[in-house]
Amino acid sequence: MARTPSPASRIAVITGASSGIGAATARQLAAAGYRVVLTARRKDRIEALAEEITEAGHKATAYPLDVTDRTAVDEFAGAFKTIGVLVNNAGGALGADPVATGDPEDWRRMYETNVLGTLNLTQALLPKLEASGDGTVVIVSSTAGHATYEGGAGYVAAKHAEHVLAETLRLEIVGRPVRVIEIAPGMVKTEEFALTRFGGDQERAAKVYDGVAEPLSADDVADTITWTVTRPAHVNIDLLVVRPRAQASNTKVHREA
Ligand code: 8X3
Repeated sequence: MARTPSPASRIAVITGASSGIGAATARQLAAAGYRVVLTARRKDRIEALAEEITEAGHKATAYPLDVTDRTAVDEFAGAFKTIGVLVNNAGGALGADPVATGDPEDWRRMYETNVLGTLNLTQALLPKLEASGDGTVVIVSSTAGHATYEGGAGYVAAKHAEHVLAETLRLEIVGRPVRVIEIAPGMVKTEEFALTRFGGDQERAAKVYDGVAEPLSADDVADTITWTVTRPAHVNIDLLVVRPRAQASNTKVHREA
């Protein structure tokens, strides 16, 4: 049974809301009754999305933010008394090189955006989530947070760290009115994920989804996020792993000729 968010828990902050899973989640949580606060570095994109959501009759505001900038994150947090939901979605992959030749700079940036970005927002907003009396932290990790694959180590390591952050936080705050939910998607076809990973190389990015009949869409993942968030407050979906039917593991994917 879905529930209507209580007045104190109506604000949902979504990071990485400028495209893909973040944008889809913003649309769906807004439609579910939350006042969504869209954050991302790209101001024009989140402003356009906030306008679209508002025109659809829901509530949305845009707040340009770099999740790796702790001073800016603290300033952002200061704008709220209470927050109902934080969706830590910002992040992504850079490169797919073997450990032997991977670029340490890519590894550092992936750790900063995926892990420290999530840490920054979660630390800064935890008191506000608690103050709502019914807060939810969502961490969008990945199936890469649960098993490795060749060429994935930098991203896999960062996603494992996000998984550990979720697990540890849940242990540490038990008894307080905040749920910690991890969503671990497998192959999701979005406009930017693979393109960013391969530095804008369209051909290489397209190969990721080659022959896969139906990779997950950003909406499929947003749907799982919205479902977990709208469960009754005492129901904590610890971990939800979601893959397309054509993907049995990170390395076992059915591709049609
Ligand atoms: C995305 C899944 O397989 O590209 O988080 O690492 S994968």
